[in-house]
Amino acid sequence: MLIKLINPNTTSAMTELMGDTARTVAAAGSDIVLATSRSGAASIEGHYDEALSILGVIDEIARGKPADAYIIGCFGDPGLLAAREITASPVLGVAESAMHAATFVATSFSIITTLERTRIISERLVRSYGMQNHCRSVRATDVPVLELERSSSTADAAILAECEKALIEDRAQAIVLGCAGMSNLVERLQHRLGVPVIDGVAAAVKFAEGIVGMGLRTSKVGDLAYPLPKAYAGKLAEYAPASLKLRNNDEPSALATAIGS
Ligand code: 2AL
Repeated sequence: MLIKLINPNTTSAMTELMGDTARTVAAAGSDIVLATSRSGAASIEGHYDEALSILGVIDEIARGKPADAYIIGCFGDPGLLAAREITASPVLGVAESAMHAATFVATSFSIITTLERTRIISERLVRSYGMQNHCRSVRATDVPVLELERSSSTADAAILAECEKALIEDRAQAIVLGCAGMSNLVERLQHRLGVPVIDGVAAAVKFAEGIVGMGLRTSKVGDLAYPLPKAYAGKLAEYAPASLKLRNNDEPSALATAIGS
């Protein structure tokens, strides 16, 4: 099974970090292919960064060898529903995957994320995924995304401190890591905290394997149907659905077909 893990930001070191996590948890028959967005911001920390990252995600789904499943490796899940429109292969976001995984191992969780502005965006995601009954709090660490790359002890200490506050002050029973660049911290934090610590990259890989293994594909009835054919103007002319279709034959691989039948 081919799983394409797309980093919507343009920092390839972060893609490699996510890739290490994905390959560690992947089943023997899963092939993880990594892609770093070729357009957009070096890190995604706000609505503007996020909006402009979506075309890079679309490019990675529409071009190249079709995958059995795609993972959007950024905690904002940028372009998740748009991505689901342009392919029938399952597309998973790391934030939605992490939150769903948390509900299987605890009745409440807290999200520990990067900047205050990102915290507010994550709160909106909690509401949009209907996770208000499970999410006790979303806490910011004030650690910028690219600072995680440097793996400084101050960043690690700030993350640990917010996790502890979430468990003690907010009575969370599990921690969801609110940035794909934190995926290498799971083991250390879990050891220190003694509660489940969930990274969305790992969760998305395991859910992707399960969903493909069940033979499920994205519903093309309703709002996730392929985009309606129409002209797109200006800089976005090449993203007109008809042009995208030419670049994306969207055929499931032989393996996916075999599993699904
Ligand atoms: C992220 C993430 O996962 N990647 C990125 O560039 N920004 N999310 C975040 N909450 O800071």
